[in-house]
Amino acid sequence: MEFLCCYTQSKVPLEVPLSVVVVGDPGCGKTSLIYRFSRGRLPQADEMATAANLDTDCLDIVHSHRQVKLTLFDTSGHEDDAKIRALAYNQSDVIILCFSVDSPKALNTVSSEWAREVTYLNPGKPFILVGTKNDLRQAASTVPNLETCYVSHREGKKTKRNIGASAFFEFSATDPDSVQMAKRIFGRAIREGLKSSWRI
Ligand SMILES: Nc1nc2c(ncn2[C@@H]2O[C@H](COP(=O)(O)OP(=O)(O)O)[C@@H](O)[C@H]2O)c(=O)[nH]1
Ligand SMILES: [Mg+2]
Repeated sequence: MEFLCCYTQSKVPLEVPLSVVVVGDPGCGKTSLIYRFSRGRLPQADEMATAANLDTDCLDIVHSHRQVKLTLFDTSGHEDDAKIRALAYNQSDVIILCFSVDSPKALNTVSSEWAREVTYLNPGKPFILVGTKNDLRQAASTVPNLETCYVSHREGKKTKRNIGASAFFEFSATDPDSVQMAKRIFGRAIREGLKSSWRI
């Protein structure tokens, strides 16, 4: 009796799970960035108000011909929620660290607090720095002493290098091309997450 073994290649594409956690000071624009990417619009007032300590969203996307099951963790940024953030970090592959460019103090906090937390709790994991509310700096471009009130692109890039982030982007949730920009930011985060040795 003859046994015939037949191996056929599966036509079902493999779906890669990938989780992104977004952190940064409360009110810096994390939820707005996520909504622009995931829903193409800004969150409404009640959606921002009801935001919990940790909101989760799941999306099926295609990235570089790969099916990705993307989980987005939106955090509050409150100090009291450090334990909840730790849980999100634990499940994440890549982190987006946000600060608002209308606050040089916020950039200091990125270096002194956020980057420390991210690198301490996620050794070797890639993270991306995003300066949000870029429209506010653009609107104030004629103001004297602009550099003392707003974070410049150059300072953002310098901080990116100092803290060891993989990339630096500026973002405005109110710009007409904000959806495209949000896609670029998350696209880069997904790329970093997929290629990370963290996943191997
Ligand atoms: N001008 C401006 N305001 C923004 C931008 N992104 C968010 N905001 C406003 O900043 C506030 C906080 O935004 P939110 O996304 O809830 O911040 P989160 O607490 O970090 O999630 C809200 O009033 C938003 O409308 C932006 O790009 N430009
Ligand atoms: Mg929020």
